Amino acid sequence: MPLPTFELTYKLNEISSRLFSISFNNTTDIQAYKVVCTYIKELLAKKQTEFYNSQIKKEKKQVYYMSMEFLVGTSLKNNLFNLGVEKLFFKVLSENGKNLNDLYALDPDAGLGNGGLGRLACCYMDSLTTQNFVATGFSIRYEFGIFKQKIIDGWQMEFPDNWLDKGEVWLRPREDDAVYVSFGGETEEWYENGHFKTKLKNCKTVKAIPYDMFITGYNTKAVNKLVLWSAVVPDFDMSAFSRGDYLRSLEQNTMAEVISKVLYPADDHTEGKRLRLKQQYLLCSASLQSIVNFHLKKYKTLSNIEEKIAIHINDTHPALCVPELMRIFMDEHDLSWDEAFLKCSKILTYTNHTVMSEALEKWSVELFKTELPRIYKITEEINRRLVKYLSDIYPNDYKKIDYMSVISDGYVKMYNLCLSCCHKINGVSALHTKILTEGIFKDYYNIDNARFLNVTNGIAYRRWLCQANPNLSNYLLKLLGPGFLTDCNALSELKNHKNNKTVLTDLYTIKQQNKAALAKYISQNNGIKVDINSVFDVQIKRLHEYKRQLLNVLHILYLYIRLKEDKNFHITPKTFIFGAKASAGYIMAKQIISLINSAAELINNSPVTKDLIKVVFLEDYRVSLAEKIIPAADISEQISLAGKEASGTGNMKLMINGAVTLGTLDGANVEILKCVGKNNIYIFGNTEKQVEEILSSGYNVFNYINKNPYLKQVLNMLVSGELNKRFPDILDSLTTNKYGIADRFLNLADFDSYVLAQEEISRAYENKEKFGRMSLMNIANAGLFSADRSVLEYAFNIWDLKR
Ligand code: 26Q
Repeated sequence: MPLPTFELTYKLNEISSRLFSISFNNTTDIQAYKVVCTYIKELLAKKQTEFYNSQIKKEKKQVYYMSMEFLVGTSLKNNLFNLGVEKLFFKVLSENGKNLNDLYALDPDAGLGNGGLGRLACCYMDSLTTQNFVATGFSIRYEFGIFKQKIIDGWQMEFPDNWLDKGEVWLRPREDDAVYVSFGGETEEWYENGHFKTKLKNCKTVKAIPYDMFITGYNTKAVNKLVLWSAVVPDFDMSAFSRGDYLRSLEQNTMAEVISKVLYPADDHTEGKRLRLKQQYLLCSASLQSIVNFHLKKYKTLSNIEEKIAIHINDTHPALCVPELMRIFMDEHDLSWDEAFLKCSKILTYTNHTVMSEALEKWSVELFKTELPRIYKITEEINRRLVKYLSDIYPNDYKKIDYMSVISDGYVKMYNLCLSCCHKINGVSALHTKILTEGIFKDYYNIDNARFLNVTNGIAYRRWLCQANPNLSNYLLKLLGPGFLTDCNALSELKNHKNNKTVLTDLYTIKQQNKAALAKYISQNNGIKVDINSVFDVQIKRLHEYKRQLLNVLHILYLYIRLKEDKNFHITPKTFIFGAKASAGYIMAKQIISLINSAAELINNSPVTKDLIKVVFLEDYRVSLAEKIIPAADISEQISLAGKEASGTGNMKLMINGAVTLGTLDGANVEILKCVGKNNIYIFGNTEKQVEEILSSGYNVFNYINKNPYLKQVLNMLVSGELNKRFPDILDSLTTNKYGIADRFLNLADFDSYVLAQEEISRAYENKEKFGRMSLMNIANAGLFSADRSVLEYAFNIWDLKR
């Protein structure tokens, strides 16, 4: 783009007068925000068309990334940064009496996701675009994204997130490209000239309208799209109207629109809700129809479709792509079952993001059949053929066949649907993939191991380092040159400076500046004064028992008890920072949030601890808040029970910003350890193998409690009344079988080793030079965790794209 300032001023004035009939310098901030975003959107629309057409003309293979979630965050800064025009905009805006930072503050988070999986999808779209791949994301235009969290009296409350109010400026509707998606009814089947025919009758049909959000890459001509579907009532039902059936046609209206109303705020556990199934089918059906339509328009034949497109299923949430693509090929384009299935299998690929049994998605046959009768029939046939095939391989092993089948026990198992068809299946970290292939998916792996591979997650580091942490990024730019902006591995040159005292001091100064900025935010939002010379110990992620925020709190209570007992007990001053949303219905998770807030209340105000420990729960954790916290972190808490966190990506974001990991050997932590070496990370706790052993030999929490009198006191504090509330349910979850087996995430088994690791990392922090070097080594070794590397692996090993 480099655009002369006068030309940009001219364009902004033109849009200003089109939208508001005033000149740009007379706009309010919100008007100016809309003008600037509209300008960028229109520019990107043009660039996207140019890029797409040029690539499609060359008949390049393209990838479609299907995901129920894209956790976009804000767009304005990211787009200006990627286009290389941030400075230009600062200048032109200030000439018009505006500050770009004020407009950034207006840009809402598009929270169309819950956590890691949704954010990963966006990081990948960014890297795919940066590396000039033709990639299209497909998802739903939820009117309400992930809820806004407020903490009221220590308790999480959820409020609607009306992001479209301002976020709409980023979307381009394409009414003319609407498609229709049908639910319910019955199938009708007949033969015509010897051909099987089927159609749905008495079904309810909704109209799906696509909205484009443009995706920029860094320093490239490429622009891609995220396509978001919105469900509306098909054109007004005139026949119902003329029959006087106004109310029924109105009712249909609200029924249709409710489908794309709100994002399900659950992660890592599934609830078989009818509306969720409808959302999933809306996504799959609308996207696949438009993909196949486009292919036919361009190539006039389906014979080459598997050479021209790859469709990726992001976790099982869009697994209905399997039967829906079969339906389109067979029912709408007359392919035979075998032709259709072979094509589907060549086109579709699947990533698994969890091994937790409660998170493996399944739907009751009853619900599935009622909402999607034709899709159910196809799924049944997929299952029938699968079972036949498996019976040859594992004769008479009914238990295994049942475990591997798509339909059993009254449920449709979506992971087996993906495994039965997709030609590539991947996990998201080395350990996770090992658990898939040796554990839950081993029976499939043993039949055909070539289908399985690992792609360790990666992050859009230009967002998470360069944009979120300009202090550090600009410093690295001066020290190392611009190589790292396009090649994350170039950060390794920082290692040459690991013994350079000036560099270590500079990095320390930058961290302190970032901590001061966060301290200011904390003071404004929580009214808590934190000391920037204390260690900023950060745990930011969805609240889940397996992630063990509880272990973190138990340790904080332990410090409180030790200090109360002995004023001279040595501790390194620490600020424990939490950010976490709990699923609205996940009561234990909400109680843990409440516990964190009670601990904060007690400890921040107790004369014994208040100058040594602060506990801060930052409400409404989201992408834009993560961007404030991460640059200021000294310690990255990655303390999930080994074997449970598929990968984690926050661990990577914190690492590249110089935080030192305090973690278990779980997910990508294992690979972080490999990259930084054991001297630059603090690992504790039972390994995945040990966890299996402990659990299978009968885990008895009292073996741990009885050995450690402090632990006993900590547990007692949960109910003693010393905190401003009592937490009997949390205590029960740790010590009784009331909520499944006692302490099923082994908080207590890992407690001693966690306390020791905390002591060690604190001691290290007291040696500024030592800790500074560890921090430097974390930045320098983060290259592997760039999404640029991950998407190249997907492109070449999974989707078979060409550069
Ligand atoms: C399923 C059914 C009904 C309603 C909701 C859901 C649902 C929604 C979101 C289930 C799971 C999720 C999200 C899962 C997720 O974010 N997993 C994380 O993915 C990251 C990216 O691979 C990993 O780094 C994390 O380890 C993993 O927990």
